[in-house]
Amino acid sequence: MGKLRARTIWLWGIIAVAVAFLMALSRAYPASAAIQPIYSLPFYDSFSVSQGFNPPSHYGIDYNIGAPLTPGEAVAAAASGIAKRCPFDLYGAGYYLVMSHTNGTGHRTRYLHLNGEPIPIDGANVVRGQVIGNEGSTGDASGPHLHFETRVDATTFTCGFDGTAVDPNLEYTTNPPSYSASTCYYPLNSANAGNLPGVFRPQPASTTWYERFSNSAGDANRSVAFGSTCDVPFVGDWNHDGVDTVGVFRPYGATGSEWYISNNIDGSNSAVYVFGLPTDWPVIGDWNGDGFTTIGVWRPSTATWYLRNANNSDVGMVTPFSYGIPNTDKPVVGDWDADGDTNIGVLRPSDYTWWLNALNQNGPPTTLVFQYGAAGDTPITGDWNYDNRDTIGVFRATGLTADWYLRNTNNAGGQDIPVFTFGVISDKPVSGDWN
Ligand SMILES: [Ca+2]
Ligand SMILES: [Ca+2]
Ligand SMILES: [Ca+2]
Ligand SMILES: [Ca+2]
Ligand SMILES: [Zn+2]
Repeated sequence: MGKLRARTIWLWGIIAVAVAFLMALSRAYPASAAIQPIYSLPFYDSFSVSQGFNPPSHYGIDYNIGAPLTPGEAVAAAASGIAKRCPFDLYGAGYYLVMSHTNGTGHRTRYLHLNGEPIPIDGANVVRGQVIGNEGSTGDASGPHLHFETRVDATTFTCGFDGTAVDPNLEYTTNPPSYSASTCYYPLNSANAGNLPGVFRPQPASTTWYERFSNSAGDANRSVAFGSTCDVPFVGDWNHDGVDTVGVFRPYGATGSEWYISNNIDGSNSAVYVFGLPTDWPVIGDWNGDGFTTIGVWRPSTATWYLRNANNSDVGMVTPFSYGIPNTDKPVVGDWDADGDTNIGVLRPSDYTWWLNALNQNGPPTTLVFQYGAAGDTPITGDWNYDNRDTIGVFRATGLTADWYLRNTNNAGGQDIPVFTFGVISDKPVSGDWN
């Protein structure tokens, strides 16, 4: 009896010491700090803050992303984790996503007022920097912005206010997120025909175009800040003054699939139009030969061409037609017959054959079927030798350098212009009459 009692006291003593030790440990190393996720800003572009962290009136930070091209810019996961896609909340969060980070440690991030359904499916594993949606103003929002919250010590993972909100500025450990081409979930290019090389470089907070005034290696002759990280670049002469200027297609813009077009060489005063679907490929040309370049799309699911003759409406639109293999070919454009209007074509990636069609309608090409380029090349077209005929080329970024292979006739053969390097391999190539 006495022996048992002594052993019980001894056991209780051990437990008391252990509890005290664990309590001290939990004070010194609370769960939320033990494994801190690596948080970056939840977007790529420049920003301003319209409302700061100020509980209990405001449990997050309101960011206005990007300038001057707002709204609708990409929102990215602040850290790797699991996505919870939440039901639309008309009077509060609007379209929103919640994420759980560093499994089991109670870290959460919340992304509110997205312009549409979040991109990750419920339960998806999302990596830091991956685009999860676009800035919007859904729910209780007075204008387009991202309301972003970081939370700790959450014991549940729901669409509600799990855990304690902490100031996101105290949680960021890297800034901004690292960008890679795979960050954007719509790795589209565009098709337009110019005559000089240019590249669109999607850099966080400073997406920039670099334009070169000759088809040769060298520094850019002009740089233009225009567009946001996940935009698709294109160029055209929108006002028929003989100079091509920049534009971008934003597949998931705040108001739909948006086209931003500037008539100025510095990219200022852009107009915005809504046209097409997020999965469409932008195709740009002067379809009616009146000197004004206009927008269009090639729809991969049906290989249908929807070509506008005015940027702001469907009036006078080319009757839609199909050309190419759905979900396989890539659209290309150019004035193949040198008669002043832009024609269509496709590049078939399986064997790098070009199928050019000067009729802008459904039907087989006559003679313009040939092979040029290699797997991984990006097609690029233009009038490289100023004879009014657009011809083929490829931007090859499969090695260490970004090289241009340009040909002056539309048939098989080698490049006519000495191969030159311009841009870097992560750039998106365009061609334009810059000057
Ligand atoms: Ca112009
Ligand atoms: Ca036109
Ligand atoms: Ca033509
Ligand atoms: Ca030419
Ligand atoms: Zn807010």
